[in-house]
Amino acid sequence: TTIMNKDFLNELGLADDNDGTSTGQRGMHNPDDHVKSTSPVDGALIGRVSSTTPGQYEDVIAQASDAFLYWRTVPAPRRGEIVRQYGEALRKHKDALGRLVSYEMGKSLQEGWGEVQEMIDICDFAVGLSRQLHGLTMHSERPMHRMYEQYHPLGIVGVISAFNFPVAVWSWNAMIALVCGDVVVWKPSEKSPLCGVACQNIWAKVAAANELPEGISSLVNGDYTVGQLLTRDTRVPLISATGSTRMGKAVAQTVAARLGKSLLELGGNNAIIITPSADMDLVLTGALFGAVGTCGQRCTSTRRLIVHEDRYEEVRDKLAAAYGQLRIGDPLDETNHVGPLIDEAAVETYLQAIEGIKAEGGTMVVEGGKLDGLGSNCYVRPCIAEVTPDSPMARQETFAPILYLMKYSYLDEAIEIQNSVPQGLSSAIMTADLRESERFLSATGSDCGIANVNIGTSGAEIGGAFGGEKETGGGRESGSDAWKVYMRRQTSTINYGRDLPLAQGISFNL
Ligand code: UN1
Repeated sequence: TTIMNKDFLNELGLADDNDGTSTGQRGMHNPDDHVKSTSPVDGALIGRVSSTTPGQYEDVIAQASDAFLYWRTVPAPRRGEIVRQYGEALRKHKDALGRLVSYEMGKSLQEGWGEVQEMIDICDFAVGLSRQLHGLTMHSERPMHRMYEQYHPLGIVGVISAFNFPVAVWSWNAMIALVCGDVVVWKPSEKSPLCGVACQNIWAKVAAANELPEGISSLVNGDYTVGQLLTRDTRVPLISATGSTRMGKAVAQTVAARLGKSLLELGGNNAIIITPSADMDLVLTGALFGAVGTCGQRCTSTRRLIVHEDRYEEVRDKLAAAYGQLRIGDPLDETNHVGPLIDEAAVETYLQAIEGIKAEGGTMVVEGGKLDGLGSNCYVRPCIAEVTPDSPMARQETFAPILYLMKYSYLDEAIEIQNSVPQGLSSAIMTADLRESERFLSATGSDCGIANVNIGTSGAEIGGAFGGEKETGGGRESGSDAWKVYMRRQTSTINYGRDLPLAQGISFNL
């Protein structure tokens, strides 16, 4: 094994022991309780991040509340200017932050850099948005009245994010929330806490350079109990949570019980329908990257291929041959395509799923298994299984590189199979037939939040609203008009006449 140059840790201000609770808490380590960051790349302990105590949490919320009172008075385009500077700082640290993402969570370096690029792109989007937080004007039914709506900042936005996109998902939420005039409290995944500290360190510099309170965006760390402090807190009007459906159901119930708002990005079970007219080059690239990218740990990962019977053998054999070419290993080595899973528990889940496939009568087209001698116990072989459309295993989201192949005869049947799972995030059709693609995109087509034509299921651009239906949770974040969730809408009617006519034609005279 090569000795990796770890200068990127210094560049991002990461030490062996890190503050896990930002803003005014700097230098206040919690000596009793730490989140350890262990790299799945080489099994090394990268560093420790102190857990946030309930007392420290109170301080963070107090500072966030104070910061909000100021931040909401800063004009939105000025807030955009601060986000622009954050984007500039990200450009400067793109290489280092991409390496940290790759080293701490195990995705390929290309994808680590790509993730930072998504952050830079959402900053640019948010800067433009900061001058476009428009409401509508309506015609009043009463004479000499004007009616319009405006959007005001909401308050503290709690962001709970997952390990698989340890920096980008926070930025989609935070950069939009910041231009909207909100303040942010972020709890990153316990599996990638250093990514959170690195982003906070970059923010702290931008805030200091502009003489702004760091508490406009802050960090808390720890396990789900720290997340619960946020979800139960009536001072946090919006919780944006990304992770498993199980986690999302718990968050949704807790937030709903206090009538807070939640934005949920949960599991996916994404399929590509491959029709008779599909272009095989597009199929191979789209399916391969979708299934093995991030080692199958994207919520948008391609998990099912629903293939027309006339193309089935061809797709299966070409894909199997392509899997044979995959290079699996250290993700920081740019010649590798696939890195490790996040931890040994994920490997166990992956192995159990393969057992489950065999037990239900599925056959392996490309065998899976654990790979030894690659730096840690987290490397596995991406695999392909042939199953029937009613396979129980293929209805579950296993966060690992397992691709299910199934056959169809008619498009209606393919759409029905695609929609038959509990999740509803991303979907795609490969076709040159206009009738097929329009049918797939129609009200009777895909039931997912994302429906693509001649593109795979993963790698959505930041400009669109990102999210899905059913067990995916219904939230939309990132581009389009997703910003509206981060603000409170106010409808105002103004009477500039000398009479007070009542609406609905009611007369009320003494
Ligand atoms: C996720 O896996 O939680 O569409 C987000 C994609 C990425 C984002 C995935 N832009 O694959």
